[in-house]
Amino acid sequence: MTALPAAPLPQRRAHEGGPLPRYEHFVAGSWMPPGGGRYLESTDPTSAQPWYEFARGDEDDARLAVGAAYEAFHDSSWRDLPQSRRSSLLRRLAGLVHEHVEDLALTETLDNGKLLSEMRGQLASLPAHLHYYAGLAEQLCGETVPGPHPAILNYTLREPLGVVVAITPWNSPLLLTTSKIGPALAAGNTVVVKPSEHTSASVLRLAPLFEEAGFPPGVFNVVTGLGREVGQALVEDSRVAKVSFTGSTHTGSELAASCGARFVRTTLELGGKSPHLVFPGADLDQAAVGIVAGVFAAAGQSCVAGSRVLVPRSLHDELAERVVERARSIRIGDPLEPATQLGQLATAQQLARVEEYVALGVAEGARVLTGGDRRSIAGLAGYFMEPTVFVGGDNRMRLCQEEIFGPVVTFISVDSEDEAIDLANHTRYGLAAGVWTADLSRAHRVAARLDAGTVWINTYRCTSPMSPRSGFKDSGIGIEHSAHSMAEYTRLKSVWVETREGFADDPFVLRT
Ligand code: TXE
Repeated sequence: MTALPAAPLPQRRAHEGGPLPRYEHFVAGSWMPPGGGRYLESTDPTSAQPWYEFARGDEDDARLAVGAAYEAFHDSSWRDLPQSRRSSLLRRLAGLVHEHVEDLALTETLDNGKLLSEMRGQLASLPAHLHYYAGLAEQLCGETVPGPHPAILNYTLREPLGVVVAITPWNSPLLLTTSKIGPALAAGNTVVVKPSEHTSASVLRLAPLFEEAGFPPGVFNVVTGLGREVGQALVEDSRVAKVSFTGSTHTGSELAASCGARFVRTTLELGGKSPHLVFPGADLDQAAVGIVAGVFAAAGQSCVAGSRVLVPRSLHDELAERVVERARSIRIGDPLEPATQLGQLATAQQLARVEEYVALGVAEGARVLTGGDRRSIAGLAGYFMEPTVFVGGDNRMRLCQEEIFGPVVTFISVDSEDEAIDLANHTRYGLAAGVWTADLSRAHRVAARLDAGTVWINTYRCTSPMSPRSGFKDSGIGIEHSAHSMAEYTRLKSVWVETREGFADDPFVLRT
């Protein structure tokens, strides 16, 4: 292991004229080169050039990282730390993250191509998330429970689980990492993070801040590499107590099967095909802005992308026109430029996938009103996709059933509230939904009938660490954010005490 210099500063096209900056694993408070000596390159999607290389972890690296986390979990420097101290460590970390927002945001933009303004906003919110979990660390407690007799004391203990593996995707790397490690650490677990192979840099730049904040070595570890290699090895390590994953439904289901066979707990935040339900009398301008925010912000690379618009037949054309007008005025370009509204997709595969879905939609009979093509921008070699609006969709089309994860929205006509709700619920997913209406009763009636973990009414894409996020159906298992998330990272023990000295009951009868 080497001593601990900071991970290299992000720099666009750092490759020109020299070797790429190199990132190692972060294990037990130190940088750890991969045992196999192999590295992968990460590509800046705007230039389509590699800009750093990072460790390609293997089974041995995973074993070392889990070992470090396992030892740290059982070490008294962490195990016996009062909850108030855990809380202050998280608060100190929040302060350090605040100081580094700018370079963390730049790192994420260079890695995933999302707008610098978007990543800045996300990262500026991280300290609030960490302070929130620090507060939960202070409040975590068991309860006393009335027993079958006043002399019997029954109380519960909320205990940490042990080593938590957090596997994260590329679309919002640190925000999604924080949703996992915040409650995990607040509850007293130790963690190993495996970031996406497309965005490994920001969490490595974050890692030394844990040491600076005063977390004992081994409480927070990062290993990088491919999902099928180091990711899978982490999940399969018998010392791991919990796997918390955000990513595709396909991978989530494989992980859940592997964890389920060994009774390892999971929290899964997976894909979506979220609907907007627009009703007569809704403010159509407000709805159009919400639809644009839902699917064109972040170039649609968001789990809650609102990719289906269920709209009364009589309003279909008018609303589609308003969305098209806004879509055509979106400024596509370099995500580092403040004026840009739509950056590129994160990877060449993602662009190819979105293009395939557009072709599929056309073949299935939907009609492109605007967009549909990749876009070239002079001087940039990125993966730009035009904001794309389909009309004449049928909810049974694959276009309307499968997650595209790009700037593509499809309008579907409906003839009644019941039909809108039926179609909204008719997908394998259940992550989020938007309801656009001026009718108060209808708003709440519809919200109650939607199969979605989050329902937004006359707004879209609002989030807070205080509000639960969960996916229904194939969109996931478990809860992130909010006080409820603490249950995901703790186990509940019931302790019974007989306070009567020398008391002995009938040994052959259950004491109820
Ligand atoms: O996801 P994966 P990818 C969806 C979106 C996107 C598609 C593919 O539709 O187009 O998924 O993206 C790790 N054992 N979402 O390929 O494969 C992997 O290294 C252990 C929606 O990025 O699910 C990465 O760190 N780990 C989503 C993470 O899992 C494994 C966000 C996610 O990768 C593994 C991202 C394995 N066998 C993609 N295989 C959302 N809900 O926001 C992969 N990984």
